[in-house]
Amino acid sequence: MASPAHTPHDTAPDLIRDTRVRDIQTTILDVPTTRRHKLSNTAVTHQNYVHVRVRFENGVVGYGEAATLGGPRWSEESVEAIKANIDTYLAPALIGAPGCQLEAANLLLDAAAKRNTAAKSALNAALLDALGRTLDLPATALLGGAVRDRISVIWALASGDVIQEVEEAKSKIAARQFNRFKIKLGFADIRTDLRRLERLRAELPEGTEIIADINQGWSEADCRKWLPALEALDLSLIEQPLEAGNLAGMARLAKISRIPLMLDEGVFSPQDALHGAAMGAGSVLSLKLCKHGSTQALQRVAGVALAGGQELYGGCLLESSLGAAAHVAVFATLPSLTWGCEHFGPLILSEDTTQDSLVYEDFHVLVPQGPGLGVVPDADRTMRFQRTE
Ligand code: MUC
Ligand code: MG
Repeated sequence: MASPAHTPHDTAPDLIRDTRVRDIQTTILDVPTTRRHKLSNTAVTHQNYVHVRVRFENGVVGYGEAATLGGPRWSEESVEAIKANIDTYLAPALIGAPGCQLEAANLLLDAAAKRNTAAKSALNAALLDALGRTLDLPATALLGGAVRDRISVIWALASGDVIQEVEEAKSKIAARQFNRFKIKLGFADIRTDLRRLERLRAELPEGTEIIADINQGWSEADCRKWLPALEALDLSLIEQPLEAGNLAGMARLAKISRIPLMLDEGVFSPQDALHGAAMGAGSVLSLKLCKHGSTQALQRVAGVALAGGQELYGGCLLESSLGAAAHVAVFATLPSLTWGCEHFGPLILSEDTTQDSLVYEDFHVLVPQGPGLGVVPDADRTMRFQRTE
């Protein structure tokens, strides 16, 4: 842990001078997962990350992570593109800028590149980490302050092998780590998906919460036909069944579904959130730094959704403890987080990328309390997992 670089009589101009960005480094990491993780349009056995290291003029360093899922499949950003766009466009825009001015840094990044939200969010997290370490404050304190110190957490079952999934779920419940489950659907035909869900419902303890994430894999007609079957299985939430751009279709389904619908890939920007809420295209919104571009933008998107009457869900992209810590910090500051979060990523990796992993206790993930993001990349694992060609 870096010692605080400031004494109480320090002035803002000192902070501006000390936190100017001196250099930025990016590294691609490929980390094996403990099992194959399947989604409607891809399957991964490795998680690919870009780790960003920002160094301030005061010598303090901070780290951030951008996660992807199956290359440019979940969204348009791949680790190769993220690294190239940071190295070529985004990092040069930040060199010399005061890291203590997070929102001004976001404006510089937006002027340097359109969208590229995962890349920008990794830089924003690294600045936040370095600023927290400079001031000896946790990231939550720089984001308005925490209103919770732990968050109810969800595990995703996604091998597609129902016997393995039942065992996996039971072991998570027995370890008192997870008792709420998200099931990835859409990679098999619908009848097979439903048989898998029926088996899970039958084998898991009565009342176990089951959420289905279809990752844009069904059509509106599919949903109309099969919604009654999902209702009979007592699912608590259906996530992004339709193509991301089809807010109108989501709104039509939301009118007839007794299960709440959640928007994920359909909402990146505050404007998307406004349209989604105004159209009634789902009563729940999944929040992710890779979609919104910064911790500040995530808070803005959350504000729009809450104003539109939606409930909030803390989403993930299978981040390691580094990326998960940034999410957990900003989630801890939201006035309400009805659905908790799904930051199980650190536990699906064969090894985490950080020295100390996030802590899971009594079906909650604890919000790190240390300075900055409260976790630090592990040098040996970074070396082993870093892509060299
Ligand atoms: C997604 O679409 O929500 C999060 C958990 C998981 O299994 O996949 C990701 C992405
Ligand atoms: Mg999703």
